[in-house]
Amino acid sequence: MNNKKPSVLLVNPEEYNISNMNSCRFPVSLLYIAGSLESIDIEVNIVDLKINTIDEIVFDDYLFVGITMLTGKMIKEGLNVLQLFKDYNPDIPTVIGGVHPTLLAEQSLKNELVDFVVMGEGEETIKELSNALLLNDVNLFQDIKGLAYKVDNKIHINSGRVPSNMDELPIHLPYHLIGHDLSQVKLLPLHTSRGCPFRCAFCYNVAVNERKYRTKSASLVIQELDYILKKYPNVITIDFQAEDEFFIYPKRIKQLFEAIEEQKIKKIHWSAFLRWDTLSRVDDDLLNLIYEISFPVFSLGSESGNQRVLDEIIIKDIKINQIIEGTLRLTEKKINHISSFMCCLPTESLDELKDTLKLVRHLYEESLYFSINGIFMFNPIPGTHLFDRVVKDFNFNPPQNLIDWGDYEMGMLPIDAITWQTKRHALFCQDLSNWAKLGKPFAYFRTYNDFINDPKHKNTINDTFFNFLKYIFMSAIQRLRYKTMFFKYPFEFELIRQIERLQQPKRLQRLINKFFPAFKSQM
Ligand code: B12
Ligand code: SF4
Repeated sequence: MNNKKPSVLLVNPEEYNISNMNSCRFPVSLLYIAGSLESIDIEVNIVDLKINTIDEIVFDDYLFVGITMLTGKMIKEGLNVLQLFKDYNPDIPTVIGGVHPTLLAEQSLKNELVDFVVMGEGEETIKELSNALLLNDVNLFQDIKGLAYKVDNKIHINSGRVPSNMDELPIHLPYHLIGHDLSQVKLLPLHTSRGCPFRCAFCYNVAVNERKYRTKSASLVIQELDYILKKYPNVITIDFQAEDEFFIYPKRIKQLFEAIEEQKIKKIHWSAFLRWDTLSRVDDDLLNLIYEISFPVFSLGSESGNQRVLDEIIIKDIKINQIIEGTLRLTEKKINHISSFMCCLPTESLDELKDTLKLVRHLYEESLYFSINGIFMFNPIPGTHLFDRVVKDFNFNPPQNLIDWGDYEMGMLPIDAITWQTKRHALFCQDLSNWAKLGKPFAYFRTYNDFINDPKHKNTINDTFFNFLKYIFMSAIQRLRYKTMFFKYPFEFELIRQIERLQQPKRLQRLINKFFPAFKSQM
């Protein structure tokens, strides 16, 4: 009798781009799936292509191979992995899940490498699918909610599954399955809510979560936090950004922080998403408490500095003055906050875009605690209101199959594909968003000082040196560009890219070690 446990392989096909594992984000989706599979005694192997290479994949006759996919490059890399497995043994079932296959299950199944799609939350669906595969009974597939599948090349799409009760999800995620040295890891994710009740026209939420917001109760979040900090004592940062909106119920957050204070849990750095209008429902006492007992960074979507764009195009349901008042309030409370903006939206005019730049400039002038993380090119995503609009009103021609979605580079569509704007506007936006990607406008020495004084960066003195040079150079150019509103010819990016290319093979590093021995690398 063969007593070997059944085993599966889960792959996160994000591109390898991590130079410092402490800033690396764990694939939360696969951790939940892994926890669920382990609870039914299935052995789980995870390959995270952010930190592993494709050569590290062990080929075996797994019960199935599962891949998580967002729209874009992850699909391409994911399909490469599935091809390798089909070449190794075409009988190993393949399962894909995540936002993209959820939205386009039928189209995804048309790809010959895909046998199953898990639509929406996967914890229960994957357990039922595993049992059906273990029993080798295809008749069981039809009763599995949230599953789409192929039998004899015929596609079946089952009905969806009721979203999980967050308090019933495991609170001890199997972080050890990801190939990090966990004794060294300083940042871990903690996932406390799913979904969002709002309706932004570019966001997946309306289609995938049907505007339903579910939360883990504060007491369970505290248990999970306590577990993480005791088990991994080096962790100093908790990432709440694997969820859409952390603050929707301020009462829950208040209970959480009161418990952190009461239990004297160590002062952590943390970041989370928050809406400007929700901020106005968060009272001063809570903000004061948060500031006193932790190091928060709030991430807020502003999207545009023009009210028509916010109301009519993005349907953001916020007011420009909420953004301005919010920044003033967070500044008074000394809370660092980062905001993201968008450009190249359908019907957006150049003047409306300039309102965005003026707002960014204004907020920087008003606050040392405000920064932006980008002015991102709008990119239509299936299942969203704006996607349907650009297809219907602007003849946008989206990819028609899974392979082509893998070439759909988010934020980097070729100009000819942008049918909802003039070429001139699209080119201007490309320059603008490239420019806004690197560095932070008005990044003064304060940012640099924060950076080197942060214990996380103490051991990477050479990186610090490069960042220092980068900040000085970029901030000078950025100040000038904002002042003159001239964003064309972004030569500074090419220059930074060239420097980073030199840095990559450690050539420049060697030079620095030679001429500036005081900065000698500790790595
Ligand atoms: C954290 C995050 C990131 C992180 C990590 C991404 C990652 N691989 O998880 C970073 C910063 C790298 C990132 C980058 C990007 N992101 Co992002 N990100 C998120 C965010 C906020 C949380 C993801 C998460 O951990 N969720 C929690 C887990 C539990 O949920 P889940 O991932 O959906 O997984 C469940 C199910 O989908 C399913 N499932 C998922 N995978 C699998 C696999 C198998 C085998 C099975 C069985 C089931 C299954 O089961 C899971 C458990 O129930 C989401 C929004 C959100 N709330 O999901 C946006 C989101 C996923 N990101 C999005 C986008 C657009 C991007 C970028 C393209 C942004 C950009 N312009 O660069 C990049 C692309 C990244 C890439 N490599 O291709 C979109 C995706 C839209 C789409 N159609 O794919 C989202 C939905 C945000 C939005 N509002 O639109 N992102
Ligand atoms: S507030 Fe954020 S998560 Fe909610 S719908 Fe808008 S973009 Fe999506």
